[in-house]
This record gives sequence, structure tokens and C-alpha cells, in this order.
Amino acid sequence: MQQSHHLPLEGLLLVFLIPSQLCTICEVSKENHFRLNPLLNTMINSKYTSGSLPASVLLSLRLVGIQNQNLTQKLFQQVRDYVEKTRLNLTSGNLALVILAVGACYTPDEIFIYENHLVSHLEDKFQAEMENMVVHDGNPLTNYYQLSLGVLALCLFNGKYSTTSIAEFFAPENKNYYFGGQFSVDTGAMAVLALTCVKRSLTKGQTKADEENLKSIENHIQSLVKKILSEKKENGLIGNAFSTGVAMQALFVSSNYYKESEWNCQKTQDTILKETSQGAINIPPALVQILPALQGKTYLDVNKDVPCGHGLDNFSISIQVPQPVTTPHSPSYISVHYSLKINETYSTYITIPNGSVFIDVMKAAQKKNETLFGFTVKQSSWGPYITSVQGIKANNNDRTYWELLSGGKPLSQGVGNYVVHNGENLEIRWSKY
Ligand code: B12
Repeated sequence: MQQSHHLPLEGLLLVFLIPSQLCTICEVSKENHFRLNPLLNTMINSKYTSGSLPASVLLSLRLVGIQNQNLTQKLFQQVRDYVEKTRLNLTSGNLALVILAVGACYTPDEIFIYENHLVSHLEDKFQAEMENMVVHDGNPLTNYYQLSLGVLALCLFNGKYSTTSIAEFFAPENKNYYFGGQFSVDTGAMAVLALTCVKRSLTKGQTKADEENLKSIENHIQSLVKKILSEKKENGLIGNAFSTGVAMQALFVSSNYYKESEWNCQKTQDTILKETSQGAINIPPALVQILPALQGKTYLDVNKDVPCGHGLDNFSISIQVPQPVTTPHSPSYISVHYSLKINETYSTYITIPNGSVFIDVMKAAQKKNETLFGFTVKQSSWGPYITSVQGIKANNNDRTYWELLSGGKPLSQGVGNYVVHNGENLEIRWSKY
């Protein structure tokens, strides 16, 4: 008799528990860990030349439980050098990444955050972002992806922030989630991670204002998740290959906002593994977000009550010795059409070696005519970013930038990575986002 009373209750419990857990157990199985090898080795062997990339790599490795002392200490040293060299003159998102990486998994390195008062510096930077929005028509100093990283780090490391402002500024209709009218999956996903952290801390709060903020934050998460899911492609990618890692993380932490049938996590995982093993996704800042997602981890696990995982601790890491590049044959050449559009369009034909990237075309055009095609770049974790052409500078306060296009369509790679083809129509256009 007793049993027949228990069974329906257990069944009921399972019905409630399983759907919200299904996605969190979508992780690469132990037998398939070898499939993470290409991804891990590209990440580890990248030169970490720019900005906060060592911090992002360190964060990613710690989240999946890689505790190779040589490697993590080398990365930690690079993070310290970065903080010291820049004298904390970093953007809000870069400082947030440093805090998340150094503070991840309760290692003794954590003391660096407190000795250097990094959390209160981040509070100031976050405040400056908000003030810039008030003065410049709702435009932050950086962007909402970085503001979300900032909220996440403040929330996880007991920084001060106003939940009322967050509930107000992070409404899904805010223009900062969109570039050229297109929803930015990366931005929405990072915001879901940040808002989920704030939501969890508010659930512990009691005041009436907390209750109202909690309600609107939950609504924001719900509509952002809907927008992220609407960017799901036939092959399982969400947005594009470079946004899928952070989108997966966002969907892991928000599984009670969508139905199990709305996302086939396994399909997304399979495509990502296939693309990384074929080298189609080989840019470190994308890989650092993919790796935790493939292990069922998210940036919210940074300071969970339990220490980070040990899952990949015995992973075979091969530090590659760079091979000298030999070019046995003289290269074949291709020709492309390059134009620069401001109000008028300036065009030229460029002949360059086969296999060249967009920036090679720009350099060749600059050599031909410095006044017309002269440009400047800034190094970032994604590679060189075009900051000005003909002396006209991109500016976040008025949402202007130099857009890259091929055949009239925006490119999803930067000038340092996009390999150009014979006969292609390349364009750099003065645009608003
Ligand atoms: C915000 C943003 C923009 C803003 C940047 C200005 C601003 N207000 O901050 C705008 C809308 C102008 C923009 C433009 C472009 N972007 Co963008 N952008 C982002 C986004 C959402 C966040 C960047 C960020 O702050 N990261 C966090 C901080 C801590 O890291 P950071 O390295 O210091 O950030 C700087 C760089 O990322 C740089 N940046 C922004 N976009 C790009 C793109 C490239 C190729 C490079 C080298 C640098 C760069 O701006 C950041 C602030 O200074 C990322 C998504 C992501 N996951 O990062 C996409 C992302 C980096 N962008 C991308 C792309 C493709 C572009 C464009 C090439 C699009 C185009 N067709 O023109 C252009 C860049 C052209 C150029 N001038 O060189 C891709 C890059 C993919 C790749 N394989 O390289 C991403 C990953 C989006 C995606 N999923 O496809 N972007």
C-alpha cells in the first residue's frame, strides 16, 4: 500500500526535475574527451598577445578543472603583467574578465583581487558606463556585452551595484542589444548570465523593491532567452559559430524559461565539435567560451560553493613548438576589387598573393594611395580592429564604426582572419550600428 502512495509522488518529482536538468547534463562524455583535443591545444598554443585574452584562457581552463600548474601560473603572471602595465586603465569588460579569471575556483591567486582593490575599481568603471549613457543618448563607453561582464563580476564578487538600474537598463528592447537592427546573440547571452546571477542573489532578498526588480529581471531573462533561441540555425549553431559558446552557457542557466523541445543541445554540441576539429572555429576568444560549455560549465560556476571541476585534470596537453614556415613555390596571385564607402565611394583593383587576408588588401591599397586608403588598427583579442580610415575615427558615443563587407554582405570575421578570394568585391563602409 505504502509503495503505491510513493510511486506517483516520485513520478511527479521526476517530471519537475528532469526538464530543468536535461540541458545541464549535455556535456561531452569521458570517452569523447579526446574530441576536445584540437580545441584545447589551439587555445593553449595561441600567443595570447592581446589584452585580456590570457585572463579568458585562464578562466576557461579553471572552469573545466585543468590545473596544470605550469600553464595556469604562466597565464596568471600574464594577467598580473597586463594589470600592472595598463595601470588598470582597462575597459570595464576587460577588468571584469581579470576578476573572474583570477577569482575562479578559490585558488590562492584570489588575493590579487583584494590587494589591488579590483572590485571597487570595477564599481567605478561600471558607474562611468552608466554616466556615459545618461550624457550620450543611452550609449555606454563600451557596449552591453562588457556591461554584462561587469555586472556578472560585481555580482559574483560582492561588488556594489543598483538592482533597480540593472532592471531598468537591461530591458530587452534597449537598443544596445542590437547592431544595425540585428539582435546580437553574444550580447544577449552574456546579459542572461549576468541577470541570472543578479536574480539568484535577489531571491535571497526580502524588500518590496527587491520583489519588483526580481519580477522585471525574470521577464528580461525570459524574452532574451526567446530571442537567443530564435537565432538557432538548422545545424544547431546559435547566432554564428563565434556566439554559440556563450549562447550555450546562457541556455544552461535558464533552462526553466524554455521547453526541452525548443533546444536540441546535443545537436549544437555535435556541430561545435565537428567545426572545431576541422579548424573552422580556431579563434581563441571563441574557443574560451566553447570549452566550458562543452563540459556543461558556465561563467556562473566561477565561485560556486563547491570547487571547480576536476573533469579534464589528466588531459594530455601538448605544447607545440612552432615550425619554421617554408614556402617551396612562389605564390600564385589573385585580383580583388576594393572599395571604401563614406558618402562617396573610392575603388581600386588590388593584386595580392593567393591566401591573403582582408588587411593585406587594405595595406596594398594604402601603399597605392595613402591619402585615400590610409587606415589605423587597434589590437584586440579577436585580432586587428579597424579604428579609422582616411583619418575618420569610429566612435562609440555616436555608434559609428568601419563595417566590413563582401559582395554587399557584412562579414562575420575581421580583417586579420578573413581570407579573400579571386574576383571578390570587398568593401569597408562608414556605418552606424
Ligand atoms: C560590441 C561588438 C562590436 C561593436 C564594437 C564597438 C563597441 N561599441 O564596443 C561593433 C558593432 C562596432 C562591432 C563591429 C564589428 N564586429 Co563585433 N562584436 C562586438 C561584441 C558583441 C562585443 C565585443 C566586446 O566588447 N568584447 C569583450 C571585451 C572585453 O573584449 P575586447 O576584445 O577587448 O573587445 C573589443 C574587440 O572585441 C573589438 N571588436 C568588436 N568587434 C570586433 C570584431 C573583430 C573582428 C575584431 C578584431 C575586434 C572587434 O571591440 C571591443 C571593444 O573595443 C563581440 C562579441 C564577443 N564575443 O566579443 C562581437 C564580435 C567580436 N564582432 C564580430 C564582427 C565580425 C565584427 C565586424 C567585423 C562586423 C563587420 N562585418 O564589420 C566589425 C569589426 C570591423 C572592424 N572595424 O574591424 C565577431 C568576430 C568574429 C570573428 N571571427 O572574428 C563577434 C565575435 C560577433 C560574432 N559572434 O560574430 N562589434
